[in-house]
Amino acid sequence: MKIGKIETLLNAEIERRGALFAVLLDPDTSDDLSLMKTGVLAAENGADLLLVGGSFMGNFNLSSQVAALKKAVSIPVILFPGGASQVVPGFDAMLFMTLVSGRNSNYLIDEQVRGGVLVRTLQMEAIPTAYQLINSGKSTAVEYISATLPVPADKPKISMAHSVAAELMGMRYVYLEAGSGAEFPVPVEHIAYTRKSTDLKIIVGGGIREPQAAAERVAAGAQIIVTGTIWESKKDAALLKEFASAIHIRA
Ligand code: 1GP
Repeated sequence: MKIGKIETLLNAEIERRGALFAVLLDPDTSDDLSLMKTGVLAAENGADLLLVGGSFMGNFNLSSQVAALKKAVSIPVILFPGGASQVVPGFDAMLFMTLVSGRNSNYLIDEQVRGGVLVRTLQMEAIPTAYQLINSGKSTAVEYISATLPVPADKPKISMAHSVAAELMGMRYVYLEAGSGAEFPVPVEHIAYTRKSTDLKIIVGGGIREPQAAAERVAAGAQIIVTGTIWESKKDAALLKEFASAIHIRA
């Protein structure tokens, strides 16, 4: 599948800045106003892209939230879906994900079959992404909802093997996920092993609360750092800027 406009832009920006700063907006945990406020603040203070999505999303306002966000910010607004029912019009692109670390056929192929034709009909750009859940200390929403086992935190070769398989299957991005609000972020060894063994673009998220933790993951090879939960309680422009400068290794 041809690389689309947004993926081309992300790749060029990764090349230029070393790594990018993504802020995740979860419509399950934020009301319309808070979601918009966080999105605008993030875009004004160094975020390079916004991801929108959550594990279950009982929210039928999603389309209008995205339309409002798109009017308010000029950075890409990308769908990060928990399932096929979250495919709605208006996004710049989506992460078309497969939960490769799990063995639940629902998230390996069923949701993709349910959503794929709609993605094509909407002419939405899809970025083929391998999603891997890495153990982060305590059970997370994504682990519970997806009914899959995370990769053990001390077994980076297992996540590397999944990344290699995903690359051979034609995926271009990998998302190493500790889970929203994770106790510990993805260990750097997991990132370093995938970096050494593949050319996949590496997204890392879950439990990253300090700029230092973001910088360490960029040093290990992460190219997009995702933060979400902290911005639900902190509308903090200075902290956003600190994250951005920790992540952008080139000006
Ligand atoms: C969750 O990786 C994202 O899918 C972000 O995690 O909410 O813990 O920042 P946090």
